[in-house]
Amino acid sequence: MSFRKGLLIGLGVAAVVAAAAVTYERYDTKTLKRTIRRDAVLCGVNKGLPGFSTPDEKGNWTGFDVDFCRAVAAAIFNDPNKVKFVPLDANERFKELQSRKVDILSRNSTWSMSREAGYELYFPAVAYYDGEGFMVPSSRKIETALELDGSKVCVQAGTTTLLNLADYFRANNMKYQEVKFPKLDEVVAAYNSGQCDTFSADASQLYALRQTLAKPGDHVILPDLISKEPLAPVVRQRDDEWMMIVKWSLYAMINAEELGVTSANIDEALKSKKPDVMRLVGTEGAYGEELGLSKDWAARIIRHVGNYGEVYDRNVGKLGIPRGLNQLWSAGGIQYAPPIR
Ligand SMILES: N[C@@H](CCC(=O)N[C@@H](CS)C(=O)NCC(=O)O)C(=O)O
Repeated sequence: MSFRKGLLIGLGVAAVVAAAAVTYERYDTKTLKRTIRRDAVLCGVNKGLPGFSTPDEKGNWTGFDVDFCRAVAAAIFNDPNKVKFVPLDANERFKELQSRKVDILSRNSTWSMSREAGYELYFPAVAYYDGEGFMVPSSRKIETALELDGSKVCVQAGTTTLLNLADYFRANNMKYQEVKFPKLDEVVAAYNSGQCDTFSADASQLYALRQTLAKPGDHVILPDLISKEPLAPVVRQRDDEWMMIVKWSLYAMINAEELGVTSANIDEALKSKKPDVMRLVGTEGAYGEELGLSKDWAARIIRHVGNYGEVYDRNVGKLGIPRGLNQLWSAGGIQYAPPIR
């Protein structure tokens, strides 16, 4: 073999080895293993959104998005406290998930095609069906979004909110001035100081933020929703084991509500002879084991965190937001979990 040919073969082999290493790095398939080793789920959350994720002065986190990570920890460890919460900004959240700073993003994130494709992420299932809305000072005497022509709208950068806003005003042939900031605190401060006369965000966030204003009663949330915001947990692509755990933890909570299994009656449910309850709580079949967990994975979630309705009522219900689309499909909403069987 000539020296030149040998060199080319050598370079070729090196390139294949390097490509394999890159592939290994990019396609992380060991999230469950690492989670078990570190003894905690790494959960990316909003740094402060009442009802969804807020820390108290001792650093204890509560909220709808927080409870979802606690549910995953309960499924894996039988302990909802084995979670490390990492507050993330809107802008960097997807990159931070991609670079493994967290293993689940549970932070009022809208499932969209470009986020899945562009960051190689996966939104396993919708936790909360939301839509973008507007809040205005009541003194403006505005009743619907179509009266917002000429408004100065405060909005956070790095969100779908910003994009939908542009579409909505253009589609309705209305003008607006965008007052945009990268941090939520800056957006709220601008609204409070009158730099803008309208606040746009997901409706759930408007309810949460209104509570934090000096005089909540002086602000109205308009009835119009201008977009679909399916808020969902997010994981990295190509770690199917982890994706399945996250997806089915949420579906277990929704199925539990549908079957009437709650944190209060889980012990009775474990004695139930109803086949679908038995499959849910693990007294029939080995569904949890197929996820790499134990048979009673869902019973652990329900015992420690509760079913979907319990989690909703405890966190979001107290903001005064009606269940609406987030009601179960059997009760007039669209929350629908595939069966465990
Ligand atoms: N669901 C939308 C909006 C999510 C979002 O980040 N909203 C802002 C505006 S309320 C927020 O939660 N900010 C909190 C923060 O960055 O600390 C998205 O995924 O882009």
